[in-house]
Amino acid sequence: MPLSRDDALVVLAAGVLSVVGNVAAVGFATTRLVLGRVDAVVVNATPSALVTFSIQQLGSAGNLLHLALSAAVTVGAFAAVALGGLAVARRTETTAAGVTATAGVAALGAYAATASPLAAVGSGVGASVPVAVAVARSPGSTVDLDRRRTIEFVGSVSALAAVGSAAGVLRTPESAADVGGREPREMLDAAAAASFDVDGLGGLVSTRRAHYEVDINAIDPSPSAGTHTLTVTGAVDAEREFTMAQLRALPTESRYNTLRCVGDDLNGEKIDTAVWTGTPTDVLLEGLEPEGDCECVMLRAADGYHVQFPLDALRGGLLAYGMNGKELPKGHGFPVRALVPGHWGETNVKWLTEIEFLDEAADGYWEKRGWQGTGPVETVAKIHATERHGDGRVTVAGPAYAGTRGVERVEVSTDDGDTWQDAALTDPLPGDDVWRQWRATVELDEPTEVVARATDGTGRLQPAEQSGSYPSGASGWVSTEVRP
Ligand SMILES: Nc1nc2c(c(=O)[nH]1)N[C@H]1C(S)=C(S)[C@@H](COP(=O)(O)O)O[C@H]1N2
Ligand SMILES: [Mo]
Repeated sequence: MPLSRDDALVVLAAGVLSVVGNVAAVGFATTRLVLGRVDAVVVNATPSALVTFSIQQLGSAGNLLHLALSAAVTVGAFAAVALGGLAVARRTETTAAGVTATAGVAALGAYAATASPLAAVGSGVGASVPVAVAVARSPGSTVDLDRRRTIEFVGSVSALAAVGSAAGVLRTPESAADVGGREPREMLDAAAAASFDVDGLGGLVSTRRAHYEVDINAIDPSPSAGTHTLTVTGAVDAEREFTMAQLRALPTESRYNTLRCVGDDLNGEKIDTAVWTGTPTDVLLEGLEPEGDCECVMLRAADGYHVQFPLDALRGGLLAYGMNGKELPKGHGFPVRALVPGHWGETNVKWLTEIEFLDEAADGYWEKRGWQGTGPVETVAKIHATERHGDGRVTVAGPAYAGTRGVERVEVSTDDGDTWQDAALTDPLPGDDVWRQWRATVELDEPTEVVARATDGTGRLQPAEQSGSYPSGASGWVSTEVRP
């Protein structure tokens, strides 16, 4: 029997509302969303070449793309359940049987995917409401929507979807609690005071826009701080386990720390700095003897993410639970993330669950997909802001970053590198892994390529040649056309 237009409308509504019902019941908690589970499967099943392409070419649009695919699969699956429910209603000529079948199967499926009773209830109710509404007033359990009823139906389904999504958003509030006391607040003030004031340039602690975010999943996991634990396991003389309360009872530090994604374009904006509060990794690892051959660790997270790198890189790191004086936001890894000084963003594992000492080296999530982003960052001076003074003088400015090597000097050229002018640098903020800002005023009488280059704290001038981010991070001198 071909699917009638009315049936299609009803089962589509059932698919959408089951997803919404799931969200309304549990909030945006990946592990308890059927959509989140499907998305994790989609991400893992996507060929690595495609993942790399989408990160490089599409950035966060890539996340939307796989989220859209996951949504289509999830809505489709629940729609299929509702179609079965309609068939039951017809065969038995009882609305109740059709509605119960829809709700029951949808709930069972949701429970199987998430192991969450709340998710099961939300999905079951969401899927069965349109079926109930559509068949209840139709003789012989056929769906028959005339023009007016179609409009009513679509209208009420849309309203329900809006209310349900809003309920889901309200269920997942960001904690606004202060963390770290006065110190981070004073550090934020100090960073603001030290920042250059150039049109379009944010602060030394990023202020122009939100701190960038890179995630393998479109929906963040949301572990509960009450039950989340961080374990130290593997090839080590003693294993350890910390609740979040135990972690917070250990010595605390607040630090400036810059992060840059290995996928960041040469002059891109996947680079930012924040004040992070947490426990030094050295406190957690103190007295532990590695027993493996590689002296390397695998960090693992609640979203299935994992990354492997030398144990030495972790020393001097921070296990952060505060960001800019507040509770670590969900998107940045609540309740705890790693900060690994001077290494590409991908080593800074969010939603951290486990530090595993390895016997021998193994690939992490991105390395399995061809990236080589577990090492120290490249040196870069970006051109992020230009301020015209109206008389041919233009102030160009941006961040300069070289990880733990620090930035010693930035120069700019307006004649293709024949001559160089020293840029001014902000006073270095305290810390081992913090960017600086540079600014220089140049005189231009026509649109001109401005080139910037940095020298790191070891005295090494960065190489001129430009390379893309894949596989081991963008490098080279940034060059961009500036109009007078
Ligand atoms: N658990 C987990 N940790 C993660 C990621 C992730 O997807 N999952 N992304 C990594 C990448 S590639 C980067 S660049 C940084 C980004 O940190 P941010 O989102 O706080 O800026 O987190 C890293 N840690
Ligand atoms: Mo990254």
